[in-house]
Amino acid sequence: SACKLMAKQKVALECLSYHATAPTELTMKLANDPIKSAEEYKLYDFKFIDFELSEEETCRATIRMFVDFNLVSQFNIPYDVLCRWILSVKKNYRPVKYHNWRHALNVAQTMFAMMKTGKMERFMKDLEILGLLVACLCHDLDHMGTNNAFQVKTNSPLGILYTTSTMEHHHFDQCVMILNSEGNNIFQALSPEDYRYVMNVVEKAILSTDLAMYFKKRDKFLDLIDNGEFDWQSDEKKELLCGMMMTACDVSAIAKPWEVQHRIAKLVADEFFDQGDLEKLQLNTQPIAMMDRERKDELPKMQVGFIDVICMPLYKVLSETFPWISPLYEGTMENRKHWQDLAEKV
Ligand code: 5BB
Ligand code: ZN
Repeated sequence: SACKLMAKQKVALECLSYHATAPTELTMKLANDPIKSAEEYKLYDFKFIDFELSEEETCRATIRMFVDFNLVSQFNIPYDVLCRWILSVKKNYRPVKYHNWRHALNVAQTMFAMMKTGKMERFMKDLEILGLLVACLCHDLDHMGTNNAFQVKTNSPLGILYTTSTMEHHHFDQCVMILNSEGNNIFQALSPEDYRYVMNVVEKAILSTDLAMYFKKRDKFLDLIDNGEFDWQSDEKKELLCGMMMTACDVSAIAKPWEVQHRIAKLVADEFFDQGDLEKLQLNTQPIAMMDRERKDELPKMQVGFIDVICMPLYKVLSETFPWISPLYEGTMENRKHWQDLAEKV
């Protein structure tokens, strides 16, 4: 429609002014840096934290994941292109409190740990591993710290362009845009067939990070398990499994050691509160409890709800099917105790 066309044009213009790829000097410096081992970066560990890593080290840890999945050699990714692409992806995350580059890195690292330590690699083709790693790193690109409902409520160009999974469509668009920028296409050596396949994996995986999609996926997944399903090779089942894995990685901050989880929950809350402030100011409306600064005492109770409704059932069904990922379940249950204790104190 004419309205959507206008919105698309606006989004394109706004993005053009913001979007930039990595400069050559930075790319060349990264390409010449020595890369530490996966063990040294603690990439195999479900307790991985990014806090102590410098900006440059976050890039080097990302390279290590591509190398140790054998993706660089398997898909003939030129090393300078990989470096430039990682720097461009990092650059296209905004400095918001939670949905920033470090969140993307953490999500990718959980995927690495689920594949390696969680032994899920054997259920995946190399092309699917490539697609999932790229999806994790790109899944929140250009996040503005506001959710889908906000885009629609404020009639932002994005909210007009995509009325459902608004931000997720935008994250995928940004991902495509970076890949199509000169010297940034890590898929450049793929055959047209493989190219189409991996882009489909990336698209489905990014779109499945909309929590609204998760509930439908979980019900389907539970049905399959109840019917004794252990073969994940068909396209439909593979997509379902990948979607569940993406959500498991996206919310994995909930499974970190308590001090880390506590700190990250504060960042999530602060980003929600900033949106709440915008709603009060721009829309003159009262934000929901989760986004209302005045109701921050309710945070522990909300985290218990988040665990009970989303995280715990997800990690439970996944760890029953793939037992080696159970640290995610156990970490979550441990944090539930802490949030419950705090909730009772209020
Ligand atoms: C989640 C689904 N939402 C549509 C309504 C609220 N719920 S919730 O009640 O489970 C909830 C989750 C309430 C408060 C929360 O955080 C308060 C700090 C959370 C929560 N969400 N807590 C977390 O630690 C994390 Br991690 C998350 C995930 C945040 C990303 C959600 C992005 C959705 C984008 C559409
Ligand atoms: Zn995310």
